[in-house]
Amino acid sequence: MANQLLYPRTTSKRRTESLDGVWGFSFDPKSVGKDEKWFNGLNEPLQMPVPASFNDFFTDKESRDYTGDFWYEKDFYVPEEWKDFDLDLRFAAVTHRATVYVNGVELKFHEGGFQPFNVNINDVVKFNEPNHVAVLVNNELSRTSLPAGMTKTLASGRKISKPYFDFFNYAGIQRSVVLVATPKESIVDYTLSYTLQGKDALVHYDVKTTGDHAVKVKLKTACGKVVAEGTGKNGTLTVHDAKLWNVLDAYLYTIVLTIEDNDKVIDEYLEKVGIRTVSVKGNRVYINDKPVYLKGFGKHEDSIINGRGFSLNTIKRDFELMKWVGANSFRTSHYPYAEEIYQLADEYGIVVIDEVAAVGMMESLMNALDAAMASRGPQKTFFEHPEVQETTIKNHLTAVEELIQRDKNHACVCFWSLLNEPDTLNEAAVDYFKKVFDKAHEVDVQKRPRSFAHLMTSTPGKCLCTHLADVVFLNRYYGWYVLGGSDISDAEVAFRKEMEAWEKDGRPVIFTEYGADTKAGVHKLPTVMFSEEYQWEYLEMQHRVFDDFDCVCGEQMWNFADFQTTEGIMRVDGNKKGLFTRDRQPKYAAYKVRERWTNLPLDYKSK
Ligand code: BDP
Repeated sequence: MANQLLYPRTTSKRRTESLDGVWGFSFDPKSVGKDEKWFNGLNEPLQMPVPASFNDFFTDKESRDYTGDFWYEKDFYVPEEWKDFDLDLRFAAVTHRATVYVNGVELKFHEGGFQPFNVNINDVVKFNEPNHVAVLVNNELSRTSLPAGMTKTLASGRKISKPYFDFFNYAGIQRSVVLVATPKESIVDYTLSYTLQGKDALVHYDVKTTGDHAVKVKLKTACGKVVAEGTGKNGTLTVHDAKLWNVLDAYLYTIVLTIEDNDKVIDEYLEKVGIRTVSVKGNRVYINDKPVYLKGFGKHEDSIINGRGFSLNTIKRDFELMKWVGANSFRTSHYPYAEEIYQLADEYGIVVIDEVAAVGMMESLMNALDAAMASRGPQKTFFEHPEVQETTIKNHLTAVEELIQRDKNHACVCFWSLLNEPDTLNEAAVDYFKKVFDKAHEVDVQKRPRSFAHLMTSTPGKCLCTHLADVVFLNRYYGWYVLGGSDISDAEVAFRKEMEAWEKDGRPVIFTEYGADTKAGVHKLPTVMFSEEYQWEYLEMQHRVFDDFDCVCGEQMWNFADFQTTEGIMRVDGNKKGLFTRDRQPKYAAYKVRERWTNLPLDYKSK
């Protein structure tokens, strides 16, 4: 059966059971587990919560920073009543790669730490007695992994991660595990796209099933009233007087998909969906044919103790803070987030720029440093390495496909970000980029705008890949990495000069990063870098420039909250560019940003 990425749901014909909770856990630093058959049972395992990153539970540094192979295990029961179902274990994310064994049999390998995958257990399952699942996980970074980095072996033989990116390499079973029981003939996927016709909307649908029986599709309002229905695996529904999904004014219908044999329902799947279109014309982006201006953040899935592990409580707080500050959008920097985050964004009417985990595609230990040293040019070019052209590209294309398959039906997902700060100054990047951009276009039926977040050195005239982008995403640090502190007035001059070139380019520009490290509690009059006052001085300057250029259609500051990174001389216990602290309290600038954003209309610049 195809990799079933539908979100697991219990319906009249489907069953699910969560396997979250405490799992057995062991490090395997010598990678002997496979030969010694650890998949049959771990020897004196530690107890580890799932979902979570394993790292921040530990009190010793070797365990927290552990890099290499490690194992999880759990026993689970499958009720005999489920024997006529197709049975899968669905892992929402195991970082960065996993091999899954059930009852001692190796069933699946999955590469990529931020995408769901399912493991069919029909052939090995035992009913009404314990089943044993073991997962061999590996969190090593390389030039072929997404995200990219290096794994270094210390003189002691211990391995550590050297990310080419600026966030801690958290790992483990970071999202939920669910036992899913679906009918043998079932719905495996569906795809929606929309056309607006005056007050009506056409909903085009395409449903994939494992059998030949008829498919029925219904669209219901929030109160359960059926507003449109259709028969057949694909077709178009007409919704009269449709209520559209709008930014910060979301309306969601429920789509009900059934497979039926005469009057007998074989499978049923339902989900909330929003009707909206996204387009780009000239230097504007439109949602439902109305120009929009984005305000918001680049975020991270990062919180105290959980690391990158799924934390619904943190997620809820983040949405409430975004609402408070007047944000209407965020980017899933630098990897696909947990599915529940997109479900909430659908409900809150928040626009999502959905990013592939293609970060670190630049030979350096920290991208930002390279930006600051732009004048010396890149030391080596990432895309020239043969393994990048052979293997990274394959992983990247799979990641694009999996991302779009997973997220395509979310109303909130309005843009694809296909890479973050890649090295675009060498010819070797061009062909690689073309494949990635073509893949997104081919897979996405809605043909949403695609882009990549441009590094400081990727400027008009120099960047060899920018022509592929439908919208320009810019990460800019004038006044921080470039000409910071007392030089900020020169930073503004340099910034304006670059913006004049983008204005001529004619495409819409969305700032996907701009920010200044700010240690909460450091106050300084007059300002100095790292003080709360400097953060606002810096942001005010950026906003002044954004306001003066017509092509600017969005501002997503870096970052929503402070977050953990690898330790090093550039970071004081993590990256401090958050508008909120890591425990989600406002810094001084948050009140000022709130004043600005709550006053900027959605159609800002287009009146
Ligand atoms: C950019 C990266 C982001 C970093 C940020 C920074 O895209 O991941 O955290 O700069 O330096 O280079 O704060």
